[in-house]
Amino acid sequence: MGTTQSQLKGALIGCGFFSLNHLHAWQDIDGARIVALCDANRARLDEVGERFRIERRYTDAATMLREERLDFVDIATTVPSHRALVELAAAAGVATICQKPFASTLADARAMVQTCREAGVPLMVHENFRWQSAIQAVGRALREGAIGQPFWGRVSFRSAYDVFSGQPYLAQGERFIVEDLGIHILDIARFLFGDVARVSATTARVNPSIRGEDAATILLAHANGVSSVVDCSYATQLPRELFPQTLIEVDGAHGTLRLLADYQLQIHTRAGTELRDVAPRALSWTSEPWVAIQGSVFSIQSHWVDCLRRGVEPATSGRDNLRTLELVEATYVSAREGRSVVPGETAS
Ligand code: NAD
Ligand code: 89V
Repeated sequence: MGTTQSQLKGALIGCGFFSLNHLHAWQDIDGARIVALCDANRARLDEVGERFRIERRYTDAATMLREERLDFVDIATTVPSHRALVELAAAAGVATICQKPFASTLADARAMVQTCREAGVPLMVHENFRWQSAIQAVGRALREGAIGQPFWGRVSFRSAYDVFSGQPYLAQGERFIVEDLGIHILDIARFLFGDVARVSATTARVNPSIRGEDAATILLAHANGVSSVVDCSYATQLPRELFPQTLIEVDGAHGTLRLLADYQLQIHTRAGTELRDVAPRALSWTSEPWVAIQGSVFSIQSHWVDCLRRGVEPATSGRDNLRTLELVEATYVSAREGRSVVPGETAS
């Protein structure tokens, strides 16, 4: 498949479960083209290469970075490989996208941010949940002052959807929901209410056949005075499964905002109550129940192309993601030690 002069040339590393969404989205983005693929598993590499008609294939990322002339790499592997791959890309001087969770320790995350900064290489974490159409609509409404200054919020994700059959590794880790899903919900809370001064949390494991926690309740004291509750669960059996919807409540000085089921955004003030439909738009390759997430993949990757072209830092840069990872770490410390924690106080 050829590229035009104005298209950025990218390579994708990690052709697993979620990478198909990246690849479909790249096909829909005019400004970039994936010219090479890498996966350590030859059979998977060839299967995905054939499906997306990408001929240049590598089982080793270092070889690919030596042989290809790339504008960026898109790392869609799981967390254990992230640091080595980001450092390889930085050493090759190639701009880098890295899937979430960026790192399993703050030390690794900080090292990757520093390495890319020193190499002068743009770095974005694929933290896509805040890029969902409904979450963007909530952010816009708050910024426009629809309910006045917020003072309280709740960002909630409760489900019993079977994520383990598509992503078996999620059942095996010592950490589960906060590191995998809570990270998105904490990032949404930061996106809506700003950075956080203190974190208090409890976690629980309800499903006995997984290793990590599958429920968490997190109280965030934001630096600007907003209090928010982030709660997430993969052990919640509802009359109607809402996966992967995030529900949001915000109380402000002049009214209330609610992101209700089915992406209905309700804004209530003394002037009345308005209901807006902020549902994601289906694309040719999206499928239920993943449409909102798949749409956010298209949006974050479009944002990356726009930022690379304009030479500006992405909203979900590596540097920005350190603040979200600090909340993940603070949640685990708070739940373990039964105390409130200042994000970043632990450097593990
Ligand atoms: P997966 O295990 O299905 O796929 C990972 C692939 O990477 C595998 O094919 C593996 O062979 C390959 N790989 C691993 N290390 C490699 C290396 N060093 N070099 C080359 N190839 C290598 O995983 P997945 O379910 O696709 O998840 C990948 C990442 O995406 C995870 O970090 C996960 O948390 C994230 N994810 C994000 C979202 C989202 O909405 N942002 C959704 C699902 C998964
Ligand atoms: O978005 C994610 O990171 C996924 C899922 C939504 C299934 O938890 O792992």
